[in-house]
Amino acid sequence: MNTSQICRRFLWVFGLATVLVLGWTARSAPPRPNVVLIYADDVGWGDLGCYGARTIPTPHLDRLAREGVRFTDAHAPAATCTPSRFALLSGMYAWRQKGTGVLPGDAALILDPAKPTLASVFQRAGYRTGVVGKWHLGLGPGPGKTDWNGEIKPGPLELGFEHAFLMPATGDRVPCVYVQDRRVVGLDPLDPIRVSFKEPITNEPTGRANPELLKMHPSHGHDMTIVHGISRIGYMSGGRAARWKDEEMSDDFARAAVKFIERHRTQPFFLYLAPHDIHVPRVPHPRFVGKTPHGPRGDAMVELDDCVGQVLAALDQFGLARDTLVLFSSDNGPVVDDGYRDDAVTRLAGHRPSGPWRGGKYSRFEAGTRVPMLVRWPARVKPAVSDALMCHVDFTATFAALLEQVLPTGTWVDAEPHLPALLGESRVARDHVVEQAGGLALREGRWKFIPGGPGPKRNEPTDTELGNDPSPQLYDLQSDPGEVDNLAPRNPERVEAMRKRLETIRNRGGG
Ligand code: NG6
Ligand code: CA
Repeated sequence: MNTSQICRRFLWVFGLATVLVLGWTARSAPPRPNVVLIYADDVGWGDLGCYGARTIPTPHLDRLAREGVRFTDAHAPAATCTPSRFALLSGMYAWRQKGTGVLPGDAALILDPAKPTLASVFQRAGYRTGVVGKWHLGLGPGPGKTDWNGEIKPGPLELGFEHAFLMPATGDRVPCVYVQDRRVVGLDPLDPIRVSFKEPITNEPTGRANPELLKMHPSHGHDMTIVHGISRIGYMSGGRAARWKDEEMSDDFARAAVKFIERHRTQPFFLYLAPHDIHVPRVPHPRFVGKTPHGPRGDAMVELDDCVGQVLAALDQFGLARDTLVLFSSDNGPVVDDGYRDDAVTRLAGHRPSGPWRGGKYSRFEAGTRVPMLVRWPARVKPAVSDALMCHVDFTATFAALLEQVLPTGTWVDAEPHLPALLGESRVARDHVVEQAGGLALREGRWKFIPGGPGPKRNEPTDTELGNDPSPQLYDLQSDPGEVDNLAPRNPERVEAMRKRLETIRNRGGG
C-alpha cells in the first residue's frame, strides 16, 4: 500500500467510524422534546370520545389518544382547580400549605418564587417557557395591593415562565381581563380597574340587583358585577376596553399558544396551555353552538377540542409534531350545574361526564380526581393504553428526569419521577396517591380508603356526592369501580393500615 492508499483507507475507516458513532449518539442522545402541557378545566373522564363519550365529537383529542398513550388511572392532585395547579407546578400536595383552596380573583400569589417549579426546571434546562390561559394561583401581593393598572408582580414570570398570557383566576371571577406578562392587555389608563371581593365598588349593576340585564342567569352565587351580560363572583369597575369577550376566549388562548410555538419553533420550548373550557360560564363561540345535544357544556367541549386541534395543526405546520411531547389532562373531575342556568343538567341525555366513576368535581369519590390523560410524542412514545397509577403532582420530578436536571434531594416534597410510565414504557408508577377534596382519601393499588368524619353528603350547589360519611369507607375499585360496596366493616385491618399510611404521609410535613 502506498501513502495515498493508506490515506484513503484511513479516511474510509474514519468515515465509517464517524457514521457509526453519530448514528449511535443520535439514538442514545438525551431526548429534548418540546413539551406542550394542555391542562383543561373541569373535564371529566367520560367527556372525551376516546374515553367513551358518544354524543360529543372530540376528533383532535381522539387523535392524540390514537397516536399516544391513553391513561385510565391518572389523577389530578385535587378535586378543584387551585390546589391541583398548585401541586402540578410545585411538586407538593396543596393540602400541606394553608390558603391553597379555590382562590378569589384578587388573591396574592401562593407559590414561592424562591422554590423550583415545573417551569423553572425547563428554564434551567435552556427551554423557552410560556403559560397561556387560566392561572388561578394568585397574582401580586394580594387584596387591595395588587396593581391591576400598573406592574402586576410577583406572578408566573417570577416562577420560571418567560412569557405569560393569562386569565387571572376563572371565567366566573373578576377581574375579567387578560394579563400579558405583567400588564393588563388593552387597558385604558383613563378607565382604571378596581377589584373587590368584599363589597361593591361603585353602583354598577350586579346580577342580584339587575337580573334583567343578564343573558345567562346564575343558579347559585355568581350574582355580583355583570360583565357582558353575565354576572360573576366579585366586584370590578373600570377596564371596560380591556374586558375579555367570553365567546372569543378559546380562540384568544389558541392564538397566543400558536404564536408562542411559532416564535420559539427553532428552540426547545415548554408551553403550559390552560384552556378555560369547560368551566362555567360556558359561552362557546357561535361556530360551536348546537354541535352537541347537551347545550353549552357539550358545545364547550367541542370548542376545547378545536383549541387542541389548532395547537396540533401548528405543530404539524412547523414540522414540530414528531419531536414535541403533547400532554392533555384536566385539573379536576366534571361538574354539571356549577352555578349558572345553562341547561347542563336537563340536557345530559344519557351522557356520563364521570364515566364509570362515582362523584365528580369537589368529591372524594373517584371521579373527583380521576381524569383523562393523553401523552403523545411520536419520536419516542408508542401508542398504548396504560392503567398505571399516575398523578400530576409528579410532573415536576418526572420532567426533571426527562431533562436530566439534577435537583437537591428533597426539592419536591411529594413528586416522584415516573418517566417510563409517562412514556408508556412501564405500567409501574405510583403505588399510592392521595386524593384531595376538602378532606383526603388514599388510593393504594386497587383499594380506595376514605376516612370517616363530618361533612355534608352532597355539595349543595352542584348536587355532587362528596364522599363524606361518619364511618370509614373502603372500596375495591377492581371489582367495584362505582364505589358502592363499602368493605370497611369487613376489612378492619386494611382500613387501619390505610388510615395509618395516610396519617404518615400527612405528617411528613411540608418542607
Ligand atoms: C365555586 C363556584 C364555581 C366554581 C368553583 C371553582 C359558586 C356557587 N361556585 O365556588 O362556580 O367557580 O368555585 O372552580 O360560586 S375551579 O375549577 O376553579 O376550582
Ligand atoms: Ca377546575
